[in-house]
Amino acid sequence: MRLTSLHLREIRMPLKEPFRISSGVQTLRRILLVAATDEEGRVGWGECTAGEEPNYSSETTDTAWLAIREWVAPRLLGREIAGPAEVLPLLEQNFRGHSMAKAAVEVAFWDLEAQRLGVSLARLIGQGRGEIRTEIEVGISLGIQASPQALAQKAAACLARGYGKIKIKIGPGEDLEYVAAVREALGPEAPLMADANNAYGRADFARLAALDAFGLLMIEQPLACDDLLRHAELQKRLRTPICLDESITSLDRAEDMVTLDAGRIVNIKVGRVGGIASALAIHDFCRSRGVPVWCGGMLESGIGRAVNVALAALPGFTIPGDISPSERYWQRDLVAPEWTMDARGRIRVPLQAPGLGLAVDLDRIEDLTARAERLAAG
Ligand code: OSB
Ligand code: MG
Repeated sequence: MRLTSLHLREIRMPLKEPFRISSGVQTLRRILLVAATDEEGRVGWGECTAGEEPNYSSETTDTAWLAIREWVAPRLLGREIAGPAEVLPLLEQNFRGHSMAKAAVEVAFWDLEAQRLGVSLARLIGQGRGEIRTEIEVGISLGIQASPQALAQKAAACLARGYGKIKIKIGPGEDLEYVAAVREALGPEAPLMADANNAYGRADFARLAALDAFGLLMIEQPLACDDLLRHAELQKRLRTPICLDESITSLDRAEDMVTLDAGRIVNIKVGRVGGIASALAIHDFCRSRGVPVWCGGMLESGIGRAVNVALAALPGFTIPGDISPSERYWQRDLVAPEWTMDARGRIRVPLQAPGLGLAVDLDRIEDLTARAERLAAG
């Protein structure tokens, strides 16, 4: 396959409500979308999962735009590429970091390949990996709220709505009381977990160990993203499994996690690991080692969500992902049909239509576009 152009767009989508985590708050999403055209005229889509600020990782919408224009596009445009699995190796040559920028374009290659073969993305990535799910169980990730009571109320409503996992965000000073209130409201058996987004350090080990009392499914990323050693120390002191998110930037880091016992569950995000090929490698490794994985979210539009749904259909994804329906985030999404969840907390995996399995609403995208740039071969 050969790309003739990459069309970058920044779209602005206000979230229905602000999403606050320990490291920052998001209210208006500035999403970088990539439309890649191949020499047969097909268009493949990719969504960059970088945020507006460098608080989750060092990347942002603006750094990703720069990286794609300056370093990703020149390596790929006009070049004959055997398949989507060849993309990341090309992008890794003398080009460090910028995983979300790389992934946004890599994903578009997978969409193009699926269209070319006339198969859904879920079937394409599921090939050789056993039975794929026709529907996925999903969970919700709830931002930090004004009070433990407000959060508990929201969490209970989500459980009643059918969500198969409730994740709450925590941070120093907004932790034990919040977890206690939600556990009380949901009952002892409800699937509940907490995500700290790097907020704690070694001085907090006793406080984190106190979370063991609440029967959480896991504690996500309690410590710094580059600190596997202290995660291993902490895991020794916890009954609750640690799940790593920010730390897992590649297959190597997933292997390190297992070697060091720095965590026992992996949150896989396509953007953070540099694309679908890398996500698949992590999935396969974890599956071979009996390590459960689940699909994380980055407040994606319907386009990025399609990739998450396809990924979560793979057999190793045994825990509900952070994949809510469109209406949870947006007044109106930019895909048709929008993503919907049934009363049992399931989202159907599109398996018939080729590629992402939905129509991208170009008029809607046009309305939301704040800037655009076309990069062409030659
Ligand atoms: O840590 O998983 C996270 C959103 C933005 C940045 C980091 C995270 C999240 C979420 C949102 O938890 C999950 C979703 O997309 O619904
Ligand atoms: Mg997380």
